[in-house]
Amino acid sequence: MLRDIFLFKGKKDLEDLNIYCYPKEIINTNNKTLVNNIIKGHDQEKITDNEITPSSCETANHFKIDTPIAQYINDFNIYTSCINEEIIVGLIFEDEDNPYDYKEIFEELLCELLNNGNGYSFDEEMEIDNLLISMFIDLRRYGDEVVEKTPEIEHYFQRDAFFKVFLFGIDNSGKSSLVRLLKTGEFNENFFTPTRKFEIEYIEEYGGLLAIWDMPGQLGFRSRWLKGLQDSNILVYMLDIANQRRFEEAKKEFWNILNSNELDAVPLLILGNKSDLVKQSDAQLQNLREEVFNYFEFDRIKNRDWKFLFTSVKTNHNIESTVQTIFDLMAD
Ligand SMILES: Nc1nc2c(ncn2[C@@H]2O[C@H](COP(=O)(O)OP(=O)(O)OP(=O)(O)O)[C@@H](O)[C@H]2O)c(=O)[nH]1
Ligand SMILES: [Mg+2]
Repeated sequence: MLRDIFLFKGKKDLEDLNIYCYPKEIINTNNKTLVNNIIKGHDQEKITDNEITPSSCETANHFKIDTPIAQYINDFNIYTSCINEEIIVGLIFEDEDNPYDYKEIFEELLCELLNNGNGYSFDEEMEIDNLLISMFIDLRRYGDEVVEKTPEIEHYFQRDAFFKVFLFGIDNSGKSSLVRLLKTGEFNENFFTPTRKFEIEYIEEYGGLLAIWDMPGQLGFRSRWLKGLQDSNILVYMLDIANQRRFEEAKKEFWNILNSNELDAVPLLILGNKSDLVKQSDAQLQNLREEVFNYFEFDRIKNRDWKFLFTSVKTNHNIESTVQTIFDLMAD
């Protein structure tokens, strides 16, 4: 599985080198030997003319992208390509992975993203960030769906019953806890590691195989949610119902995604999680439901089927219904 992606800009002069990584700051300029070896390995491998120009990529003014090379340095399983002889884009895989499984997709993605005719610029930090994130997501998906495709997933692919669930919401609402509960049947109160990258879990349910994209909810990651939305079959928004102090923030992020126009008509399930913390009678829950609907202005949701459920991942409240409702909404 792909672990990280990095980019070195300005490889001629190590002093002026800029290093970008995603999702972890896995390499920095202090790792001089590692950085040097990556660059050196690349220079050594460089054969006279190993530029790739797939037919889809024959545009004027295109970036020169070298055939990627695999290197194993400092315990890192690294696969790098060089762009215009000055920028290195590298992938770091798990030890057991074979980088050559990713050769074509790596080349294609670089070509597609850089030579798409829109004048890609390596001067903009934002553009570099976006390049790395886009590539990371696509390569991970490729890894999950093609390279490491388990027989179970293959089976469902063939039956075409494979659904992408986009699970979003601000941090600490319980998204990863839900995924873990569905996967293992257990809730673990002591497990509260915030998610730091797009986690994709495959969960087999009676209605088919769900690929749940569990978004990292912390502030710094939210602007990236849009990148994960593509091809979703359903949106699931999770809200911590017991933390009203964060309702304003939660509402803002909810409408950001809903207003993005990326996924018109894709159904939506809203989960008011941690219902165990608002220990209330049915009548009181009904009141809370109305308050939440008013506060979040759910009546403004247009052009899509949607439902709301109170849940508790902790006490298993409405978890069965959550899965059932996901399939019901997708079937409509
Ligand atoms: N009481 C209660 N606690 C819950 C419930 N669901 C999750 N939690 C707790 O809430 C905390 C956050 O849960 P996570 O699943 O990590 O939250 P998350 O939404 O994935 O957070 P990010 O990854 O940062 O976006 C953990 O301490 C969980 O144990 C619930 O239904 N009830
Ligand atoms: Mg999480």
